[in-house]
Amino acid sequence: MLELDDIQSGVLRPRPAPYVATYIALRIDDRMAGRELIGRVANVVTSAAHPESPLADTWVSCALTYHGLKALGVPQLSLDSFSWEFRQGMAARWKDLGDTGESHPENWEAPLGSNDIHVVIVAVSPNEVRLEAALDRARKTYQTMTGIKAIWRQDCHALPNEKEPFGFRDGISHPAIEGSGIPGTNPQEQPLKAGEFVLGYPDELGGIQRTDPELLGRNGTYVVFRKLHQRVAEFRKYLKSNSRDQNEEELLAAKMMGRWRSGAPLALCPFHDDPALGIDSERNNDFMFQDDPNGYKTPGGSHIRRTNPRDAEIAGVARIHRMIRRGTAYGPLLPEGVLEDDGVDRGLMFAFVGANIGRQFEFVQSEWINDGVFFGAGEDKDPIIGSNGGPASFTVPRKPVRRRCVGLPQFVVTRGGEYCFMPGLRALRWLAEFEG
Ligand code: N7H
Repeated sequence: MLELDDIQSGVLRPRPAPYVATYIALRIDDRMAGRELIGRVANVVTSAAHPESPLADTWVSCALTYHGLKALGVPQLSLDSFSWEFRQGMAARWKDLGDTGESHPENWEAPLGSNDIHVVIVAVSPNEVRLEAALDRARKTYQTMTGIKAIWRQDCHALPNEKEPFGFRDGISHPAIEGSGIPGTNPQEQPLKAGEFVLGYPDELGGIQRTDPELLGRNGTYVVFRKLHQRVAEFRKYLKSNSRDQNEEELLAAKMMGRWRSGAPLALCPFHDDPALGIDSERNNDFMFQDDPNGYKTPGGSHIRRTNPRDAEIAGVARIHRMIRRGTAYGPLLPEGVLEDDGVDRGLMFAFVGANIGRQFEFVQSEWINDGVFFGAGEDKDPIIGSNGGPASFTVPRKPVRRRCVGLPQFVVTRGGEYCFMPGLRALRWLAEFEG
């Protein structure tokens, strides 16, 4: 059984709708102050079993980086029991993640990518007024504590109709997890072993991830957050200049994503959009790809087929690379119809949740998003989020002749991010109190 009362609610529970969220990164300059901070935060983090928050309608999650655990004085032996990728940190992994050119850590927003990010707190609320009130109270705590400094903040918000800045409905497909009690969204997908998402339980390969001491890792999970800038005007311009009319633009966008902007999957409505299907959570993720081996409906290179090939024929096994995603938009929407960049930063705060950064997040990013070999498309990359590093191409399988789209610019640029560990509630209290 999953110990839901020890797992942070942000790991498993979906967020309220609508909602606003904020990420706050803190640096610990004094070990004892750091422990006190973690103790205070532990008192307001809710568990997956009892999501009612002591802060009424604001929910708080707390994660630490490798340097954060170190700043709290966690012994090296314990630090070494965490995953290798986590210990390296995201910036050091730039080559494998395809963070080159503008996305290179040298160009990241400070202090992202530095060793100063120690604790990341995420607060979620139904609206800005309530979030600000909760943050005001939190500020009163950490601003009076010497030895703790808030060094970065990112505000995010759910966009109308759960859309993201390119205009697609997001947050549709989630895996089911054994023992969580939270149903998956694809009735055709068997629930995944809990160890794929939470440390201390068997995973799909029969292994159990443990840390030293075991209590520190148990019921915790890795969280990867990435601030991804979206070039919305560039995306719109590409669609327009490669289509004869509005219908063709929408079809091209859908072929790149694997879903119409409404969320309706090409697998179920390949020729025209079906907005009612897009919002129907009973049906909008109820499909596989086996009936479409050539990608005539959903191209093998589309974003959703790359990031979750389901039962399609690929090199490897899709189930061991699944992830929980928590994406939230930041920045204002580019007004409808505008094709010129207004210089405003907008995009997605992408968050991955899973027990295995290497096998899940990094694998998907490097092998499926930034390469095409796994399904026979050579060096092609994800047409929407691939780190193209130069004009790229994308194939739309079609009869009698496939359509080859060339000259795709890079639509998404990495602004920074970090690898974190989100401990269980007992582990948070242990971090606040351990001797050493
Ligand atoms: Fe993606 N988008 O809004 O355009 N993504 N994603 N993603 N993504 C998905 O199915 C998007 C990113 C996955 O099970 C949808 O919920 C954008 C990264 C996975 O069918 C949309 C960015 C990674 C899925 C987007 C971005 C992934 C998925 C369809 C960056 C992994 C589920 C809605 C700016 C490393 C696939 C849905 C499945 C779906 C968008 C990033 C992974 C609309 C804009 C970095 C696993």
